[in-house]
Amino acid sequence: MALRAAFRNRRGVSGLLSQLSSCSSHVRVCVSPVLVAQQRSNSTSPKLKVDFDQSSGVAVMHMQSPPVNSLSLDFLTEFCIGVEKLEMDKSCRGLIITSSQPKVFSAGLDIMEMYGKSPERCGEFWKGVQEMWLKLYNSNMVIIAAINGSSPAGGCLMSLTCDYRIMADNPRYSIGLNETQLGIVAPFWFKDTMVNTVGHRATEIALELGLLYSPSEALKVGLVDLLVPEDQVLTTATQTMTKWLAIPDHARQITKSMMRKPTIDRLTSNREADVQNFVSFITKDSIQKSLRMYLEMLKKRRG
Ligand code: CO8
Repeated sequence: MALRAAFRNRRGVSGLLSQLSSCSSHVRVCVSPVLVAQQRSNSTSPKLKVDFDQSSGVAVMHMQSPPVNSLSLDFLTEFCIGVEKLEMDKSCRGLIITSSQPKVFSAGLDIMEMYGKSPERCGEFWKGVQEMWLKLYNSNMVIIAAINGSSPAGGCLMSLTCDYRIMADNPRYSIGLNETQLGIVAPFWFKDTMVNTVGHRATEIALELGLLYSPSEALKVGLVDLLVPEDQVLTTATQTMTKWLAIPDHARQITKSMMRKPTIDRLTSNREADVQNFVSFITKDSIQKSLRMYLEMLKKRRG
């Protein structure tokens, strides 16, 4: 509800939201003609650029939130609205997510949203993170991550929600759930998403050590599906999408849902408790101290 209030305040889309709340992502038939008409034009919001090609039914979402596409509440709000709009458009069958920022796909959750903030604000933020995961992991669309830069923590989570991951073969980039390196703990649904992708043992090692993998290591462990030269990430994603869209939607969607539903149900039946856990954890003095040290380390590394 809080995220919806945020949407309303920022974008003035209360009409849209009442439709969103009455439509599960698996029910596309409740879209009004007016809404569909709006969705068909390409759109640019400050933090996202969405190009929708109606002839192929594929949208490309470019994250463009400088400097590093960190996932702030503002970003998450725009992102969720963007995905939901595409989800509700029956003519959109595939989504490619990529970055317009050089060298970075997404730096993960915006650390400043977790540092020195009130418990209320932390709760709002966490609902936004949950909402992003639910929208992506539960989507009826084929979603491909075109990972054209580093993708730590929440950026890796975003990639993991996709059906297929294509990464730039550049050894300077890294991807992984590195939360323990910040002195924080990846929540159970981050862990579940990783387990569903690379298996239990690989996840256990990766999460305990907060591993950030190079592209070739990520390919080896199964964290990404394909490496290509940097300038071919998007074209390869587009070609791969054609293959996925050749499968009848209903059969693919039911299969996807069968694979993912138990994981999704675990969060949806524990959403409020998960928010409370996050808030009480992140506002602890010791955790705030770890975050401050990590932020200082980031600054020093830069200097
Ligand atoms: N949030 C906020 N600001 C960030 C973040 C971030 N995640 N990452 C980088 N920045 C800032 C930097 O501080 C820097 O700011 P400034 O210009 O003011 O000095 C600016 O962005 C640019 O950063 P860099 O100079 O480091 O940029 P590079 O291109 O050299 O490197 C990287 C890009 C690789 C993305 C690098 O910035 C990096 O490693 N960032 C940290 C990434 C990270 O560790 N993210 C983890 C976030 S936590 C998360 O996503 C899950 C949390 C789950 C919570 C569970 C609790 C219960």
